[in-house]
Amino acid sequence: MYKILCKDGSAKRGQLETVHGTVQTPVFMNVGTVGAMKGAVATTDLLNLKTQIVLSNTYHLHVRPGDDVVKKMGGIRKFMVWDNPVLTDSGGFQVFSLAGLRKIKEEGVYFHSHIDGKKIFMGPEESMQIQSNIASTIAMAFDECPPHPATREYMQNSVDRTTRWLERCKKEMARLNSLEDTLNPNQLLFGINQGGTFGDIRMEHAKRIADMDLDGYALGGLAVGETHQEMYDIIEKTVPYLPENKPTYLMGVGTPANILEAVERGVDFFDCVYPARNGRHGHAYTNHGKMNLLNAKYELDDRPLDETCDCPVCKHYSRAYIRHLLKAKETLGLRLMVTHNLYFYNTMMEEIRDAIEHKCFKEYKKKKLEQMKEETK
Ligand code: PRF
Ligand code: ZN
Repeated sequence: MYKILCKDGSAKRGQLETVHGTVQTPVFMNVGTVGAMKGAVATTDLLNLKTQIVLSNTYHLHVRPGDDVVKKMGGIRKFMVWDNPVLTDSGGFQVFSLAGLRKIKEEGVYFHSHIDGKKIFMGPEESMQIQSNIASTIAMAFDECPPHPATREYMQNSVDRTTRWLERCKKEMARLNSLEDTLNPNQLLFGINQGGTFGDIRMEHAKRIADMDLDGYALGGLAVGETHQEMYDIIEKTVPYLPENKPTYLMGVGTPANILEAVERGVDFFDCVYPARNGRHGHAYTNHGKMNLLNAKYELDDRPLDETCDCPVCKHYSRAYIRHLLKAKETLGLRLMVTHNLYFYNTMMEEIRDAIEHKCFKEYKKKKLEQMKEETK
């Protein structure tokens, strides 16, 4: 059950109650694609990083270890030791971005596993069955994330098929949730809006799926090569056609600036690999801009990554030491970087929620963006 606690302009401060716990929004979901955070951050560590919800992947867990294994182990939350909500992406996007040769048909997608090349078929029913076995809190509908750019004709056909797939997802989810041996009979279903940068296709699609009474609505097919401004314009045009009393989710986005712009336009949920990926590459997010720890100027710097940060890493470790670990390719270096970056993102979301509550989101956004532009000394 989702409810809006308060609004500041179009920015929403919401709350999603689930059988696995309550999520305060706007929220950043920490990405654990195969049931693990990158950078060797344990699920037990996440509790100290203000993490509310973890995102995992249908496709990855299906090919390894197999969703049957996850089900036998009591579902993904028990398996990976995470007592809070989990959202699973449907596999559609990963099939399109990872798998080699693939064929899209009305019934679903035929492709090859990126692990062993084995032929796999996944359609809406299969995706729902796998997500039901994984027993996530929130399942995503099976969609096509069309390439950018795409022709108008391709886009319209793709979106129409994604709508038909959504109807099948909804029916299959209802069936699965009513089965006796289902691990999470209260699994929620979020639909996904598509349409690329065609504003009218987006709006028409949003109207059609808004009527389907889903538990939440995502904006897919963004951050796939269009400009940031194009993405913001699409969010602004589309969100008003999605039900306001349901959570909205901008998939795979993004930078702190992207998140601030999207929150301002009414988005609740986010996920992105940036904090983990940038951390692994030696980039730390700080309140004074992004810093590259590999830079020689940090060789003898005994300050924490960010002097304003309360994370477990900044409490103890110096820039010089972390730089040394990264240079020596020690796993601990990656872990400390990713830990700090996740804490930075989760703390920003906390500040965002606080700012909306205090009706000063615009001022907060301006200040945060200015801070992040500063060069780190
Ligand atoms: N669809 C799904 N997952 C996604 C996307 C999408 O369009 C994106 C696009 N940025 C990221 N993850 N199912
Ligand atoms: Zn820190």
